[in-house]
This record gives sequence, C-alpha cells and structure tokens, in this order.
Amino acid sequence: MTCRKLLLFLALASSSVLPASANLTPHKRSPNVNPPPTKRQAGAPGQPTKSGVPGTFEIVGNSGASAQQMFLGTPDRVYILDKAEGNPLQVNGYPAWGTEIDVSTNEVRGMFLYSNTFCAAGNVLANGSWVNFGGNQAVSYGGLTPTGFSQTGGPPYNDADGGKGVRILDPCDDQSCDWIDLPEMTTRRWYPTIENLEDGSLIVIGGDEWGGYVNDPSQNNPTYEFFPSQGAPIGLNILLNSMPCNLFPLTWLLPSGNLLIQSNWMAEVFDYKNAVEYPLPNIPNAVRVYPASGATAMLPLTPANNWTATVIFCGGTNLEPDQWPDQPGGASWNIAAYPADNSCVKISPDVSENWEYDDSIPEGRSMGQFIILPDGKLLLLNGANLGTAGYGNDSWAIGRSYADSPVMSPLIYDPNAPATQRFSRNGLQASTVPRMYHSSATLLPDGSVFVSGSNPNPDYDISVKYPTEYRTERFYPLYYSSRRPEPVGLPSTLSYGGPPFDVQLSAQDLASTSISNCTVAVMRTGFSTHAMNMGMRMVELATSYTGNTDGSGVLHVAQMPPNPAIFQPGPAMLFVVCGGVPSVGEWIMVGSGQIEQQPLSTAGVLPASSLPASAAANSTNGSTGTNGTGTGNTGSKSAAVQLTAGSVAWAALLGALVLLGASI
Ligand SMILES: *[C@@H]1O[C@H](CO)[C@@H](O)[C@H](O)[C@H]1NC(C)=O
Ligand SMILES: *[C@@H]1O[C@H](CO)[C@@H](O)[C@H](O)[C@H]1NC(C)=O
Ligand SMILES: *[C@@H]1O[C@H](CO)[C@@H](O)[C@H](O)[C@H]1NC(C)=O
Ligand SMILES: *[C@@H]1O[C@H](CO)[C@@H](O)[C@H](O)[C@H]1NC(C)=O
Ligand SMILES: *[C@@H]1O[C@H](CO)[C@@H](O)[C@H](O)[C@H]1NC(C)=O
Ligand SMILES: *[C@@H]1O[C@H](CO)[C@@H](O)[C@H](O)[C@H]1NC(C)=O
Ligand SMILES: *[C@@H]1O[C@H](CO)[C@@H](O)[C@H](O)[C@H]1NC(C)=O
Ligand SMILES: [Cu+2]
Repeated sequence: MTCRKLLLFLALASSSVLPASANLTPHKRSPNVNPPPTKRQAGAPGQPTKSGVPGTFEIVGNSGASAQQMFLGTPDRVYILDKAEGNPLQVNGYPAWGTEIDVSTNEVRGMFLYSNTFCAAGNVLANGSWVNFGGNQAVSYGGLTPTGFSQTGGPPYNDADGGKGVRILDPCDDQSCDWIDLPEMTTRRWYPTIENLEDGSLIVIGGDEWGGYVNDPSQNNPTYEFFPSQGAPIGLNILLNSMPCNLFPLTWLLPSGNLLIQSNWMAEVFDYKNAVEYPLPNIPNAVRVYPASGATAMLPLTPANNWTATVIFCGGTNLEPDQWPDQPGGASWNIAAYPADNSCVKISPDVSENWEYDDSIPEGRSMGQFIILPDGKLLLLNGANLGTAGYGNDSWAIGRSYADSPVMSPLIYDPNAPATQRFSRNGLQASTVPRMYHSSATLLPDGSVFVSGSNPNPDYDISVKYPTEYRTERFYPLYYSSRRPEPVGLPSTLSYGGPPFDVQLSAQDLASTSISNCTVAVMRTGFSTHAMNMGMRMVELATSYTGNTDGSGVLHVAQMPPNPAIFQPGPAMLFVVCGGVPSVGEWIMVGSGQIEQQPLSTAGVLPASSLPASAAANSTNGSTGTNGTGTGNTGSKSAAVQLTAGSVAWAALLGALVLLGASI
C-alpha cells in the first residue's frame, strides 16, 4: 500500500485532525422499498452466450473504478470496490469508488459509497447480503490526509473515514440496489479477513489501524469479532505473535468446525467456539500472507476425499520478520527486484498437522490468484515474478509499484493429476494486461473467469509503467466452447442432508461421455481482493446414476452433506459436469436462507447406479458401476451412503499440543 513514511505521516496527521468529539455517525441511506426479488427459472441452464476462444483472455470492457475488490453478486452482476481516489467515473458529482458491471453487456453503473473502502474486505451472509468491513481514513489527492482534512466527506473525493466502516449490499439486476452503511465496528480494521461460519454469519479477523506495507505493534489490531455482532472484539494470539505480516490473515472454516489461520510464518487451528488456538508447524519456504501474497485456495471437497479440506499455498516471498523494507528503523531496499518464491505447499489440518510440498510453479510468483473452476481444477493467474504487493514513494519503486515483471501466463492446477504433472500450460495463452497489486478475479456462471484491477498507485495514475488499470478481461477455460450439458431438474435450494434429487441428462448431453462420468459441483466464488477469494469453496455432491438405452441418463444427487462447516449456508452456483465439461451454473441458495443454526437432516440414500447392459461393459472401471449403493462417480471405493459429514477426532490429534487461551 503506502510507504512507511506516508503512513506515519497519516497516523500523526489523523490523530491531530480528529477531535475527540468528531461526529462519525454512519451515513444511512434508506433501503429500497421492496426491491423486486431476483427471480430466475430454476432447473434448465443453457449454453454460454459468449464466443470466447478456449485458453485465451479477451478484453471485454471497463471497470469504472479500479477493481481492488470484486465479487459476483448475481448471475449477471459483478460488484467492484476501489479505494477513494480520482477515478474519472463520477457519482453524485464525485469520483466513484464502487461500480456494478453487467457481465452480459459490460455496462457499468457507478455506485455511491460513503466511507473509504481502501483495502477493506467482505463476504456473503447466509441470507445473500454482502458485507464489507474496514478501510482507511478519508483521503485527499494522492491518498494523503492533510492536517485538518474532513473525515466526514467533502472535496475532493467526498469520502469519510472507513476504518470502522460496515457496508451492506443486496445485489440486484435492476440497478435498484446500493451500499448501505451499518453501525460501525468499535475498532479500526484496515486489511481484515472475513470468513463465513456454519450459521451463515461472518467472522472478522485482524487488520491494523492506519495501514502500512506491513504491520507494526503500534497499530496492530490482534482481535476478531462477529457479524452480526456478538459483542466486543476478542484477542487472538497468532495475530500478536506473527508480526509484521499478519494483515489479511489467510483463514478457512474447516469441516471440523475449526478455522485454519495462516499468518506470516505461523499457522494454527483455531477453535473459535471455545477461543482455543492449536499451533501448527510453521509454513515452509515462504510467507504467503499479504504483502508476500502467495496464491491460496481450499481444494475441492469431494466424496472421493471424504470432504476433507486441503488448503494449498503457492508462491509468495521468503523474508524473515526483520527483513521487510520500510519498517520503523529498518532499511529501505529494493524489494521490487526481489524474486518471488515458487514453492507450493499444502496442509489438511483436520487429519494431519504436517505440511506437504506439492509441485512447484514454473516461475516464482507473488500476488498469484487461484480460481476454482467447476471441473475441479484451479486456474492460477495474475501477479508478478519480482517483488510483492504494496507501493510507495521509494526511489527504487517501479513508478510506485513494489513489484515488477508481471506474470501474464496462466496455469491450470489439477489436484487429481499425478505428482509432477499437476500444473499445466497446455493450450493456454497469456494475457496482455499486467495484473499487479490490487487486481482481482472471479468465476462467472458460464465457467469463464472475470479479471480486473491493478493499481499499485496511491491515486488514479496513468503516467506510470503499471497504471491504474480499468480494462476487464474474461479468461475462457479449455472447456469453454464445448457443448455444455443442459441438465433438467436442478433445484434452486440445497439442504444439509435430506432426500436426493434427480437430474436428467439427454443423449446429446452425454454424446461424448457417459453418465457414469458426470459430477455435481457446488461453488461459492467468494470475495476477491489482494490475491485471495475469501469464502471461495467447491463441494462435489455425492451422486449415483441410471443410464438409459437411448443414451440419456439420470443423475441421482445427494443434498449437501449434513454439516454446514463443509459448505457454509448462503448463495452458491450448482454445476453439472460431464466428461469435464460444466453446465452453465445455476444460482442456488444453500441452507435456510437465514443467519441461524442450519437445519440438518440425515443424508438420503442414493439409488444404486446402473447402466444398460451393453453400455455397462464399456463404462469406466473404478466407479461402483452396476453394483453400487455408493457415490458412483468418484472412483472412490467408499460407499458413502450415510453421509456422516463432519471431521476427524480433533482431541486425539491435538492431545500433545499446547493449548493457548486467547486473551488480550
Ligand atoms: C510522494 O511523491 C509525490 C510526488 O511524486 C508527492 O506529491 C507526495 O506528497 C509524496 N508522498 C509522500 C508521503 O511523501
Ligand atoms: C441479512 O442479514 C443482515 C444481518 O442481520 C441484515 O442486515 C440484512 O438486511 C439481511 N438481508 C436480507 C436480504 O434479509
Ligand atoms: C471422463 O471425463 C474425463 C474428463 O473429466 C475424460 O478425460 C475421460 O475420458 C472421461 N471418461 C469417459 C469414460 O468418458
Ligand atoms: C462398447 O464398446 C464396443 C467396443 O469398443 C462398441 O462396439 C460398442 O458399441 C460399445 N457399446 C456402447 C453401448 O457404447
Ligand atoms: C471393466 O472391468 C471388467 C472386469 O474387470 C472388464 O471385463 C471390462 O472390460 C472393463 N471395461 C472397461 C471399459 O475397461
Ligand atoms: C456387488 O459387489 C459385492 C461386493 O463387491 C459382491 O459381493 C456382489 O456379488 C456384487 N453383486 C453383483 C451383482 O455384481
Ligand atoms: C469420512 O469422514 C467421516 C467424518 O469425519 C468419518 O466418520 C468417516 O470414517 C470417513 N470415511 C472415510 C472412508 O474415511
Ligand atoms: Cu491493498
């Protein structure tokens, strides 16, 4: 972000600017009166409407505001949040720092925001509302806060202090929705992490008060809290002990109901319900957290892996805590020329506390970003080969960028490929747009990936090597132009357990594959910022099948495993994938649609899989085939009829570990 000197300046300026009586009452806009609900015909996705070339990027439009933060809010709308800065697009006579993009037409709507969303973060609630937390104080030109500068709005950018900001949006397709300010948090959070919980509420973790390239003890906020609020913030030891790279701590809810938190070199399992932290060994090779910014993702949770969570971390930067430039009293050295790390490591904390190396990526990369694709593979894109996230006024910076040598060539990671063959560039072409600091990406329902952002600059600046970038792109995966399955009978909701449902696939849907080779994926695209997609997750549902003599087939599909820690409640997309080709995603609601303890039912029993006699002989071996009560399509031998979702015996695993009570 900004360099150390700027931050100290800001901190000093702000403390002298803000009178104790400063009136920071949140600005409230009246909610729309009964906005029309987004209704779509459930159950029959068609073909993609774009004609993108598989394996390529296409520049498709303009984001209006720089896409520092981005998410898919409806099947047709992407929302962008930027920091308050001089974007040419105006709203109410001031630069816009929020936009809505119609992904069918690439039309852009500027959206009004009250406070500065600079390096804020967000996620989605069980009821479908998106909430954005934290940010920076109000700024003027150049991202600076002059002495006496208004913290409640006004020229030049009409931004208010966003440090404690909480903003909510109910996405819409009719331009009726806006961000609404909610009561503020009690502490400042710049660079917090937001993760979804089992009841569809959110946990808000960490951050600092006044920003900075890395954190420092004078402004650390080593606490977490919940939204909706459950009271005052609670201390979290790992955030005290993993300075200075503890901003945007990498966090995932595990099927055990605990959180994996990875911060600087440290990692732990956090039992948030009992406020107990269980240390894990340090992550090998490199720092993955911002600003080292490795690419991270939870790999698909599938019947074949018994819905066990494995989290992968690729690239980043291998610096010890005292080696970061621009720390108080520390050296300024040219980190923009420092090679990024190329290792990949993974961990499955519910079953093992050991880190494992995975295949390395072909070149070092910081700010790489994983996007899970519906075929169960992961796209790795964006980022740079040299340097890190962040920017500043340093003489060695590239313009202001703390990174150089963009990596524009994407990779596909296949978690199921044999070791040494998991990363591939076959058939993929590079982008032409450097996606440096403050870039973002999200999966779209047609299985393409929307990419935007890059702005390693304190304000709108197109004079530098890595300018404020507004061009949006779509990346078209290799399946993009294949004829997509058009499954009939998809539900619009999924429950945790309960009766399976049937999906019809035509002979045409199965022309180049077999019903025994179809899977069903539930995907949450997440909130993309700083090379992370908070909340991004894919769960493959258990299935069995009935093949018909006319070449058509029926997929019998289980509901979500009866454990909301495997997939938290809230909106998601449902894809039927046959022979590696996904349908267009269907927008669904997982769970009750309410923030509450989710109703759970016993998992329904899937009918045995069957194929007509002639086809059966040709069916893929390894599936349960004609003799199965099992999850026919996974190749797994485990007949997961009763989907006893949940996780391992934590007590046994952790018995030897020191239990740390969190207290501050
Ligand atoms: C950074 O440099 C620009 C001019 O290049 C100047 O306007 C700005 O004040 C500087 N910022 C800081 C914090 O020194
Ligand atoms: C979702 O819940 C939040 C928190 O209670 C609330 O502010 C918001 O209005 C709800 N959204 C909908 C669509 O009901
Ligand atoms: C199943 O799909 C995969 C792609 O996911 C393909 O490689 C394989 O050939 C298919 N098998 C059959 C029997 O269709
Ligand atoms: C099964 O495979 C055989 C030999 O490859 C082929 O002749 C036959 O048509 C196939 N049957 C079906 C139903 O696909
Ligand atoms: C599947 O296995 C059976 C028994 O091992 C064998 O007879 C059959 O040919 C195999 N089918 C295929 C398509 O490999
Ligand atoms: C089904 O599999 C079981 C266990 O492998 C075996 O005992 C049984 O004979 C099989 N039934 C058929 C119809 O192949
Ligand atoms: C799958 O996970 C469940 C819940 O942790 C466990 O009870 C079951 O034994 C596991 N099954 C296998 C085959 O590992
Ligand atoms: Cu940032």
